[in-house]
Amino acid sequence: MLNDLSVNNHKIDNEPEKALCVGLNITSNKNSSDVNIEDSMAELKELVLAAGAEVVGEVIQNRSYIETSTYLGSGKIEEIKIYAESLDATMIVFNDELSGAQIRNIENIIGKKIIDRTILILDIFAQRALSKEGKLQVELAQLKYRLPRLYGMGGQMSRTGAGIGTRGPGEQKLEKDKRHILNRAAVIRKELKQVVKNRDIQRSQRSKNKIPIVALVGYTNAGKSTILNEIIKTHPDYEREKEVFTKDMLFATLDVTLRKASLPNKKEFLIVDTVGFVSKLPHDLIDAFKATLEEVLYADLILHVIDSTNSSSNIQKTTTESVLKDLGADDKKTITVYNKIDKLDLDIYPKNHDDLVYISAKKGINMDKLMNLIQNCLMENTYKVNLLLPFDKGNIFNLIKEKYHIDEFEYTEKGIDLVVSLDEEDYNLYKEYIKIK
Ligand SMILES: Nc1nc2c(ncn2[C@@H]2O[C@H](COP(=O)(O)OP(=O)(O)OP(=O)(O)O)[C@@H](O)[C@H]2O)c(=O)[nH]1
Ligand SMILES: [Mg+2]
Repeated sequence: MLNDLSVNNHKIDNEPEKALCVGLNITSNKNSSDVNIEDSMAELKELVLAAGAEVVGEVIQNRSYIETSTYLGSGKIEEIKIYAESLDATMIVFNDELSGAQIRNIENIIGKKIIDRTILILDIFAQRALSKEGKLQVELAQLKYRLPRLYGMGGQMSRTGAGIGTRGPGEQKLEKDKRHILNRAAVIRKELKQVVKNRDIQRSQRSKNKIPIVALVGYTNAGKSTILNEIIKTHPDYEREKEVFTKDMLFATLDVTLRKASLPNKKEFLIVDTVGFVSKLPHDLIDAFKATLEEVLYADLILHVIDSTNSSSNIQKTTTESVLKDLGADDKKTITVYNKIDKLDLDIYPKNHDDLVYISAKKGINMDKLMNLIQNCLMENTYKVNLLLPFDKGNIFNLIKEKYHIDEFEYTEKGIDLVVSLDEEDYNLYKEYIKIK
């Protein structure tokens, strides 16, 4: 817990670490899209809790610029030292990513463990990752974070179990550490490549079967997994064991999960749950998780889930959109799903649109509307036809039956009479059999 990358480890077992959260409110060049400091600090505290530590206090400094050497002004750092002592804090958590030199300088003044937002997020991911792929991806991100800080921190990053004030290892040890990190990163990259290859095989199998894919994306805790658990109930093979883990905490889901579901017209599709986003999500982490998040790129439709009760839902929406853009998935067909409307206490729910719906996954409000929207989007490029297949074309009937849900069919004197919605390719292939009335 929070010690994987930490400088000193004063933690007494079983007792949660006590965090003093520190934020910088940059007062110059404010952008309307900037997250306001209160919301950002509230999120930082949630992250601390998610990492398994306790929050004992908060300090915000308003300042027009970042101090290169100590991030905050040195006077403020001195104040924080005294405050941290009085609170008996075991670590100071900064709301931004710090450089190695900044961490070292601040630690030298305060004499306590310094954690930045990136280490914190990486630590949560490290604790939560279950799959081999997830674990490798987090480790790669951790190594990438650590490498440029090895020298900047005077070796403290590579020190194991050393106390405050102990000098770091010599250059030779650092060189060894650096080589070790680079070697390990190379091994992980190779292993991840293999995982990606396996996934490509599965993916090409799926696209051969033309099962449409719907991906759930959005800010962490928006309710993606809860929606998946509701949607999979539509499938005849649904079992409780197929449900995924949901919890009121940040980053409950780290692994991509694919499950079968059925549209109202009974056609099968796959629904994908993905890792949630958070503002200032470390770039190394996005990079490391790109392979996992690539599932989103192969989706036919994205459900962008937003917690409608969150005071910074707009900022959360923009954050998700910018990560999607980063991934190259910003031009995908998308339905915006405002979730948790049961908590809004409204008499009349806002009007739904073609690409926007207000739901409560937990209370089952408007789930039917969501399913209809998904169906409309997935069936947009399909053609509902009435075919009459001569009896010697039974093989075509079998092909269609395998791939589509057949709305109606009947054996007649002239052949098999059926109604089905075909995609464009099959429509062109079989249009000669369209029944002429
Ligand atoms: N009141 C209310 N709570 C909801 C609703 N949907 C989900 N929740 C709760 O919100 C919390 C987070 O839900 P999850 O489904 O785990 O959220 P997620 O988007 O998968 O989160 P991550 O996996 O962390 O990215 C859980 O405590 C859910 O029970 C809803 O419609 N109404
Ligand atoms: Mg989840």
